[in-house]
Amino acid sequence: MRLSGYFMPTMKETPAEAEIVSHRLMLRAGMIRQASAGIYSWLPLGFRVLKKIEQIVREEQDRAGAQEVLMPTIQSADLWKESGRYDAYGPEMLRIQDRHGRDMLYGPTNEELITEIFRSAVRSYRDLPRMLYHIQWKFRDEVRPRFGVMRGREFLMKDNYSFDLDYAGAKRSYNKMFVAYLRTFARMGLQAIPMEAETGPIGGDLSHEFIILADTGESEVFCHRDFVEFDVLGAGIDYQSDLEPVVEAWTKLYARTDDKHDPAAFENQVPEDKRVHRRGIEVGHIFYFGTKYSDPLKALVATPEGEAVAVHMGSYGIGVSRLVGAVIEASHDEAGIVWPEPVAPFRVGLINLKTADAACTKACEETYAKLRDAGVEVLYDDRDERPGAKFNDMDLIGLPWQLVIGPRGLAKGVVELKRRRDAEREELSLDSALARLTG
Ligand code: 5CA
Repeated sequence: MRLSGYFMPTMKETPAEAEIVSHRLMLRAGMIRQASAGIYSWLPLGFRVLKKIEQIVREEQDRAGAQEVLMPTIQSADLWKESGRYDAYGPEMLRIQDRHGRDMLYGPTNEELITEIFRSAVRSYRDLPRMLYHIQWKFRDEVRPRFGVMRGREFLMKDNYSFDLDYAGAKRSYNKMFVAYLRTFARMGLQAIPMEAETGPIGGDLSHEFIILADTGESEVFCHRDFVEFDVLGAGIDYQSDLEPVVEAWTKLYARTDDKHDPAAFENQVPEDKRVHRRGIEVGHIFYFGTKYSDPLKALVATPEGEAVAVHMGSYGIGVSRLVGAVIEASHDEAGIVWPEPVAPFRVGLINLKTADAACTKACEETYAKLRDAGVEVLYDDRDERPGAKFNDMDLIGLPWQLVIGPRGLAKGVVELKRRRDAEREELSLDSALARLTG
């Protein structure tokens, strides 16, 4: 992509309405624009990151055996009246009427609708287990939308729903999602800690929130320090197994959000130097709620003995749009965003230091073509701007690598390769730089 023709309206000034760093940087980098309170448009740079995050989420759901569907954003109120949540949900639900006066709503979550789909198609234990997910926009009329995409009113969520014959089966599904979540967040460069949490309007009694530690987080959390160094990507995961040992390893130490916190247990179970009391961002939340929806909605299956029983269910959410902000909260510096490679909008920023110089521009154009031919995602700053402005913009948008080409270096046969993460710079030949970025 050529920056000269790219729609990336960056800002020098810090927008006054933004209270936290991720919101400020997303606005300054031209990633999003507010449409109305808690509702955002995604501009090209932000949209690329959103899609990268969505794709990692999708790959890990698929790997764990879930199947992707797509349910609508607008739902009929009838099912919600059947489950009893139409009245229970309160003013967070956006209620609307169609031209015939029928009650509709903009879905804040999809337990009812997926249960309806399931009950209309499945009759027997032979068709279990099943996990169905979608990645779809939700609407919750939050009292206080704030912090940009972190607490929006309209936001993108991955929600998965599991169906099993009994508790034992449901726990296996729960474990699969538990491990899939650890892998998902780790792949984005995030250390997410599963914590015991309240279930709120979704319900049930087994539940974990996945929390990223960050000072700007909305949740107050308490956990054992060892969690900060746990690794999951290195471990071989077998989704055919029951995964109990992995889940046990990640749940045996103390980790709770404030609504489940027990100060006495915390002090008993965690030595003083291992106690972490911080704030955190909830990027995912998983629930087992048994037959809370299948009972009222009569989603029944026949057991091997021929008895009809309500199916056991769980639901598993990830805040896909919230994650864009959460990654920035976890990874930025004074100059701007520092994208972890797997979610970066482009891998390389190519900076032409002097577009008026024919030799420099020729070298840049050739480099741009070679990187693209090699399948490297590259944003080429071909604008007629001062070098200082180019460096600032490149640091602000946080691409992992900056390849800087200027007339003076070229005369000596070198270019500069800068790693955004630690600002480490290296002068090397253009060929070696290309080999490095394409290798
Ligand atoms: N049906 C269940 C699981 S599929 C559910 O809705 N769970 S939830 O309410 O916990 O939401 C799932 C995830 O969506 C949360 O962990 C959070 O990361 C994200 N989320 C929730 N509310 C918002 C919001 N207002 N703005 C941005 N993300 C949100």
